[in-house]
Amino acid sequence: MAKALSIDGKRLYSSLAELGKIGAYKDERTGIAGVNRLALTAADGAGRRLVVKWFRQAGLHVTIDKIGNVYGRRRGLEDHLAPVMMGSHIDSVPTAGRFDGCLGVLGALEIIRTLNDAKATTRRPLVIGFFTDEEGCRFGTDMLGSAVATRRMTLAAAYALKDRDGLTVEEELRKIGFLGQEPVGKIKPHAYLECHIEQGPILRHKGLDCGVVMGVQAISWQELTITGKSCHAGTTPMSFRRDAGLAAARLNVALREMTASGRYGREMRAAMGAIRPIPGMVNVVPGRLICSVDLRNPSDALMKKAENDFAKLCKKIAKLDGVTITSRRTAKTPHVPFDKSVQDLIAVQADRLGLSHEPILSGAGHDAQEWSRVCKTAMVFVPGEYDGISHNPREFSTPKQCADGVNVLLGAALALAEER
Ligand code: HGY
Ligand code: MN
Ligand code: MN
Repeated sequence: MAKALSIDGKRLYSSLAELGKIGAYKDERTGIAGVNRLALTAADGAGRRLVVKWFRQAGLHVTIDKIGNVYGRRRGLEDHLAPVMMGSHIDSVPTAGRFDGCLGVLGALEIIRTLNDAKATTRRPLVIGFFTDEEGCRFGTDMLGSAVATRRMTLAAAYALKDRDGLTVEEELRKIGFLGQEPVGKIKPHAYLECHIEQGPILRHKGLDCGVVMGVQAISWQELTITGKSCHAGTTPMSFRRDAGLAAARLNVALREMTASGRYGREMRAAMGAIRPIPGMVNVVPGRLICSVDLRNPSDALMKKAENDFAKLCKKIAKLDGVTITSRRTAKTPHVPFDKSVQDLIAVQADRLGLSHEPILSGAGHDAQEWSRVCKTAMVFVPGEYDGISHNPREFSTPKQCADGVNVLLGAALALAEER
């Protein structure tokens, strides 16, 4: 059946555009329309309601679990069998484009729409879904909904997570009307597939149509609280200062030196994305500063080494600048290898469609890394223009790039759905 079917690329692209209008804003510097649908905000709620409406219009049976994950189920001929699941996320970073996560959710929806148009049936049921707070930038830990659904994190721990204003996940889920009733962890898929933009330059630079994702690199997030002494920026002699901002700056430079050193492998990546001096005023030396540290490494052993060495650096710089530095672990996932048989299936589908492809390791975290603990899982990547820029309003993949990726997903999903 896979041979005959192909998705309606125009319908997919207009759904992406439609969803991209929710939480849209004009980037004041470039004038480009970006998307801000931070997890569990009103915009996220509006985006969720639109996609639930589309799920229902496609005849799916919609359920919402207690962490706000949304599932749409399409019956199979042997409906008792475990479903093939496809999905991703529709929450975004505050300066997003309209493809990150949404391509995986609306691509899965387009597959359902295509099957409906063709009055096609599958042996196994299909489930498509979107998962709560994949980005993690509001409540501090990534892949939240998938991590709870696959039991890496307890519901209680997730509910208690707070944003910068002290609002909890539980309160915010209730506020947007997505504090579901379904117990978490009920769905045990036969397999999980996710289509996602690469969010980097590799596929485009190589002129490839898609990527067969081998897995996801290790991710380590921590939040540092640096405490020095707040004082007047004009009257306080430099030798009297215990400047939290200076310590943060030294740590940021040290991170760059670590990645350049090669001691942690050529692929180690680090970022201090969130830096919040308190009180953050021009004439006050910051006595306190909260900053994030995001480390990535394909090797768990080298990640461990980097974390240990960074902790030693914190001690050294704390002494040098007369500040204290405490660290709070906010996210930590190992390198996750995807299932080889599902990767091979994706490659076969790309070949069938005459699409060029190569294996690729994901630099970004994805919901698939969580589902790979409960069922055989892999992903298909779609190239991005402008060096694959992402987490930025300039994020862009062409209609053909998106349609090609989702047609590969279609073929792989149908093959898995016919498995006994
Ligand atoms: O941070 C990540 O890797 C993903 O975009 N959430
Ligand atoms: Mn994503
Ligand atoms: Mn993202």
